[in-house]
Amino acid sequence: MTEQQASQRVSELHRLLTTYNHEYYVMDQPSVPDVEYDRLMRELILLEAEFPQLKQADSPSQRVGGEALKAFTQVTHQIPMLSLDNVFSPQEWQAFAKRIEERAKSANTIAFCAEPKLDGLAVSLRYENGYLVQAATRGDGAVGENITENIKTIKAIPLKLSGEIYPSVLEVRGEVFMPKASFEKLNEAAIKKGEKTFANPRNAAAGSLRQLDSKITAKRNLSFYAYGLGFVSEQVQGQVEQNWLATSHYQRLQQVKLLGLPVCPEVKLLDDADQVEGFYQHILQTREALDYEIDGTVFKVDDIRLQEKLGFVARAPRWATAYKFPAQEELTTLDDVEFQVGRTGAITPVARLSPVFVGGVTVSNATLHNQDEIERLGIKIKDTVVIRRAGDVIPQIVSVVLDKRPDNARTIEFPTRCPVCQSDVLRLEGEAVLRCTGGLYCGAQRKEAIKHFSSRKALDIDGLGDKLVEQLVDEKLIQTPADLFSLTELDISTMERMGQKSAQNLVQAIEKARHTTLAKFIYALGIREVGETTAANLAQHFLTFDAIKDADEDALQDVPDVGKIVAKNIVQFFAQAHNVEVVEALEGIMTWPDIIVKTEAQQPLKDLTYVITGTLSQMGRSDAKAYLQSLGAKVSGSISAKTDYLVAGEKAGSKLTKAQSLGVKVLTEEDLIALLTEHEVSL
Ligand code: 9MJ
Repeated sequence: MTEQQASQRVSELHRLLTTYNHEYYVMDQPSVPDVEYDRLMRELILLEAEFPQLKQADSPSQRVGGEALKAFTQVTHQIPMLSLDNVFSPQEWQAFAKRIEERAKSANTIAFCAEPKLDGLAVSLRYENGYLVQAATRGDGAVGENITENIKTIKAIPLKLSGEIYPSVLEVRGEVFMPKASFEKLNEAAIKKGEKTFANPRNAAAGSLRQLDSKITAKRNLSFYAYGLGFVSEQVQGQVEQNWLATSHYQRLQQVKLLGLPVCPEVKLLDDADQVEGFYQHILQTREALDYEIDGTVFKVDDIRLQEKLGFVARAPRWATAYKFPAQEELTTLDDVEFQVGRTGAITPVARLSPVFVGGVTVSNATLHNQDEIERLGIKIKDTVVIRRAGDVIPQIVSVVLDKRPDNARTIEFPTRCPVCQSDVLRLEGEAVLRCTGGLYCGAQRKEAIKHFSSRKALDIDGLGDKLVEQLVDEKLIQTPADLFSLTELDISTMERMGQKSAQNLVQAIEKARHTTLAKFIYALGIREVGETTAANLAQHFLTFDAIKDADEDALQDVPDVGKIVAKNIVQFFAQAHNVEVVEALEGIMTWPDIIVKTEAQQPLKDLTYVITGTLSQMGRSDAKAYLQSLGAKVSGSISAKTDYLVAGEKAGSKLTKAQSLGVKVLTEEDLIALLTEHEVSL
């Protein structure tokens, strides 16, 4: 490529990248996907490396960061960067508005520019002759740090102003922030790499801007909204009319937007102070849906001449105030940690906190999730913690204030036995949670265990619904599945909405359930991760219940579909005295026929894979599955090129379409019945 060709292409790439950036960040209307932007950026960087003389002051390639700095230099703000006073209630707002009205000494109503209060970092951007030449933090308001290289990596900030008309020197002020989605991604990545996470998007934005190496900042996906001006020169380039700069704050923000800087789309011009409460409430209600953190609203006198007349006190203007939301983060102490056992046996550490008012409610408990979370936080009992409650989300412990750790702070000890039933607890490989192995026995899991035991795919006890199980357990009529078999009609008829007839029917249904199959019995025990198929495979492989109970992990792993984790679950289950007690009681009550070992000839569908879909009219899908399995077939849940037959009932959907597209043979329900009859399966 000649230099002339390269120069043309560089200009073209500048134009495209700048346009795409503007569409994305200022107009909120991207016209190309991110990959296209990345491709063009790479092309530009390569061209500039080959022809360094073509690198321009406003080249979009600066977005990727440059050489690391040794330290930040200082910048004295030509006009101080003000901060804002706060109000927290309608009364305080009204008092503020009244003071302004009195000072304004005018009968005119006062219009306010209403803005969300972004929770990021205030910066001042200086454009000279349209080019971004300097960017600084607020610092103490008078002197800040020079963060130009970092700011240039923020794609929302133009390196050159758009259009032809702008003051020769223009300082734009606004907030750099990290969108919530980027913050979450950044923290997820940090957790994966075992690195420290940021407590909130504000800290993440601050940490990213404080990097001496702008290449790191470039990877952080920061954004920016402008909300004001600093120094503005009187001289305006390309000026066609006098007084280019508007005298309304709101209009000035529109001018800034036309120059290519993003302005928060929620910004509104309010006619008078009475509309303020409505704006505040509206933003408070919609806050969760915004992709950036805010901690309140800001109201500014719109008329710049009135702003000048009002002036400022100390470091804050008299013409503006923040109207803040109730704090979402507060400090409190962790008084203790207790362990709750959930319905699935998961043991969750729960933080007992000194009550604290945060996010509009008093919080005294918070989940600590699991052991990993406790290690990540590095938290001890008696620590001072930052607690956060955002919207309707459950309160979270965000971080620990290590400076405040007392000498008697205690390490959080995890239980080795279930706090409810004293069974062993187990943390499985690849799982973050501890689980109680009590299963059938554990009080916390009892109701679930009995519901599972009697469910349709297990013992299918008709008339024993979830509500009834709960009542029976609450009334202490049953404690384990074995107790079901000693329930009398009288016991049942004392339950709510249980007539004599339904009690009688239920006793009969329970009696019927005494006779089952080995596979269903194993499934009914509710061993973790032992589903119907695994239960059937275990039965086929071991043939007797005793053999399954006695099998070690290695022997169990010889069974199709049984891996290390499932094998461990099974061994653990039968190692618990409590489970053995219940299982032995059940063995004394229940019966199942011996499994007859099938010869090759009795397994005519061996090596064939079936999938069943849609509604069958003569039998349930799980019956159809069991029939096919009894003939040696494998029944799978999803269609692939390896599927031999799809049995398609009524209203078959995407599986049928997929089977047809893969050329898998399709059977109707009649075909299936014919097949089963041919092989003498009694339906
Ligand atoms: C924030 N943080 O969103 C101001 N701010 O105006 C808005 N901060 C401000 N305005 C003057 N929207 C000083 C600070």
